[in-house]
Amino acid sequence: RKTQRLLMTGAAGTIGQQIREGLADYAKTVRLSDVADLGEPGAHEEIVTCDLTDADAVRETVKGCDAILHFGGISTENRADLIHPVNIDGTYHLYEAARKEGARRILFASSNHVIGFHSRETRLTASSPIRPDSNYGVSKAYGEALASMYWDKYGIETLILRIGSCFPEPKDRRMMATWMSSADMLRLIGVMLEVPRLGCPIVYGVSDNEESWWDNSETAYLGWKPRDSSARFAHLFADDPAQDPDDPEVIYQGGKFAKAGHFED
Ligand code: NAI
Ligand code: 15L
Repeated sequence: RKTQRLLMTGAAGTIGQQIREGLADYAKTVRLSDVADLGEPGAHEEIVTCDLTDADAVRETVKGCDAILHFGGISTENRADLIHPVNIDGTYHLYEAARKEGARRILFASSNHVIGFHSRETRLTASSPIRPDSNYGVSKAYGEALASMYWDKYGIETLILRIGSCFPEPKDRRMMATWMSSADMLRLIGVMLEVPRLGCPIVYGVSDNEESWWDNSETAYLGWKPRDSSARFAHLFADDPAQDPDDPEVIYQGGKFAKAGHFED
């Protein structure tokens, strides 16, 4: 059965801008929410301004939605007191609203920074221990734990998506390994909405790149296979200087997020 009303939080962001149009294929109505401007709604769209730190507003936004793509939040490293109200409290508001309003399926936009302090020689699966590389990564680990609890306790299904780097093009050499195309993201959203039983799997959100640190074989039951590859962007970095093998940015999967306190003086 086609999703009747699909909510996307954080819809004004980098990923929202890339996938907004494609969401029309998956639901009768797409409700887009953010604190930032979302422009005019398309024929199948509804636009709701909603601050995730406001529990009542979040509940109102979730009302009437059968599935949610939770992308809203602080998306880079910062002071903990700036991240927590949105990524921790806001995500809690979202799950509570889903429970109370009857939304049964969620995609949680987690991040590779939940595991960012693993070295690049380590191949990770869904069962690998977390190793957050930043305040940001820790806040996403909270969201993953919350999703797991809402599945076990309330039967709300979540696809926990540890996104690598979802941008139109990789921005540096590291992203040749972590890049995820928006088309692969959209196909995964289709799977997440349509698979008969989702459960609460952890999936690494990455395209079929030549360099790869992540193994999604434990969640092969979903039947999602990325089709794109960063290989076509290799020329962008061909003339970059050699990398220092002792630089934390090169050692760790999280790249610059794994540099201690890089966000403050
Ligand atoms: P972004 O920063 O461009 O978009 C996030 C959106 O959340 C923004 O439009 C912002 O206005 C909104 N937001 C921030 N605070 C809010 C609040 N208090 N209430 C309501 N909305 C608020 O991030 P991007 O790149 O689009 O990422 C989307 C999600 O995916 C984020 O949760 C991010 O952590 C996660 N992610 C993204 C990756 C990427 O490669 N783009 C990689 C890993 C995770
Ligand atoms: C993330 O989690 C960030 O939201 C995004 O801005 C990128 O930096 C990405 O990870 C990455 O690791 O490249």
